[in-house]
Parts: sequence; structure tokens; C-alpha cells
Amino acid sequence: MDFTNKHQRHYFFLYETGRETPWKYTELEPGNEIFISVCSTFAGHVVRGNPTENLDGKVRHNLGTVVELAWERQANGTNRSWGYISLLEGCDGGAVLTSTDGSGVTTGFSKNILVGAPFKALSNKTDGSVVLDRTVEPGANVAALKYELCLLDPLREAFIIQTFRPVVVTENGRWDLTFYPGTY
Ligand SMILES: *[C@@H]1O[C@H](CO)[C@@H](O)[C@H](O)[C@H]1NC(C)=O
Ligand SMILES: *[C@@H]1O[C@H](CO)[C@@H](O)[C@H](O)[C@H]1NC(C)=O
Ligand SMILES: CC(=O)N[C@H]1CO[C@H](CO)[C@@H](O)[C@@H]1O
Repeated sequence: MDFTNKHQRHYFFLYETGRETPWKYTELEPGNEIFISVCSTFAGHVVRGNPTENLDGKVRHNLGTVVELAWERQANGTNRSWGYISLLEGCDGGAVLTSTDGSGVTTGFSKNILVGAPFKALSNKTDGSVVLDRTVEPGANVAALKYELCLLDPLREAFIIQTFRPVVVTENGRWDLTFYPGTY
């Protein structure tokens, strides 16, 4: 199975919380970067995807790694943002979220944990691409949960267990977000 998807262009979709269709999306060549701006009260998430699925106007295609982000203006006028990497709704590859405010805080993981995953831990996106299955109801996959906990630190690298969400903050409102090989 191809767990890197090197054969296709890489699309990323930005969803506003509560909306089923993307707000913005971008296409990137591997190794390239882009700056995306949002309004100062934005809350939502970034996912891998492909236009055929994510722009079909139907219910959000949410099986895969989710990068949750939100911004909040502080009393002193700074625009604080917080974020985390969630695998609760599946994992289609690694992502690393790093603060750019000089604090150096970071969360996420870069290793391709799809490689070597047990078959029982896998599922398919609507277009058939293979992902690690969701770990929360409805349809929580215990094999996926156990596998992720063997490889990742739930206190630091990703939101995997409901009781702990490894949130990081950037005080200047800007993030450095990198997606690593995975499926789209
Ligand atoms: C602004 O306020 C936030 C939250 O209280 C604080 O963390 C941050 O350091 C402050 N920034 C400046 C530039 O004073
Ligand atoms: C915070 O965001 C607002 C709205 O975009 C902007 O006007 C303001 O300059 C930002 N604050 C800082 C400290 O950059
Ligand atoms: C876990 C699972 O159902 N995997 C299926 C994903 O789709 C491929 C073919 O598209 C099947 O071979 C897998 O069994």
C-alpha cells in the first residue's frame, strides 16, 4: 500500500468549526510552504484531503489527522493562538505544529505510523485511501488506539486519549505547521 501518496498533488483543507465544507484550501508540492491568514477570531482545523472528496459539498470527510487551531485576542492586544494534533478521528499521517513566538513549544510527530500498522487498525477514507481508524465513538477502533499508544506519547505528541489534550500556544498568533508523508 502507498502510505506516502507521492503520486498525487497534496491538498490541504481549512475548515471553520461547525462547518461541513472547507473555508479555504491549498495545493502544495512536497517541500514547499505557503502562508495562510485567518481572521483574528478564527477557530477551526486543517486536514489532508483531495478536491474530489472535500469539495463535493457533502458532509465533512473527517477520517484522518486533524490539526485544531483557534485564536483569541488578549487584553494587551496580542493575538494568542492555541492548537493541537488530534488522532481521535483517525490518522492519515504525521503533522508537527510549532510556535513562532520564540518559546519553541511544539507538538505532533513526523514519523509515518501508517507503515507497519496492523490491518485491524486500518480503515478507508471515502475515496478508498488507507488510514488508521478513529479511536472515539461512533465506531471506535481499539486496535488503532493501542497501536497509536505504542508509538506516540499522548501527553506530548497527539490527542489520542480523551482525558489528555496536548495543547500548545503561540503568543504571536502565527504557527509553523508541517505535514509529513501520509495518505490523502
Ligand atoms: C499579552 O498578554 C498575554 C496573556 O496575558 C501574555 O501571555 C503575553 O506575554 C502578553 N504580551 C505582551 C507583549 O505583553
Ligand atoms: C491582533 O489582530 C488584530 C486584528 O487582525 C490586529 O489589528 C492587531 O494588530 C493584532 N495585534 C498584534 C499585536 O499584532
Ligand atoms: C481496512 C479496510 O477496509 N481496508 C480496505 C481499504 O480499501 C482497499 C482497496 O481499496 C481494501 O483492499 C482494503 O481492505
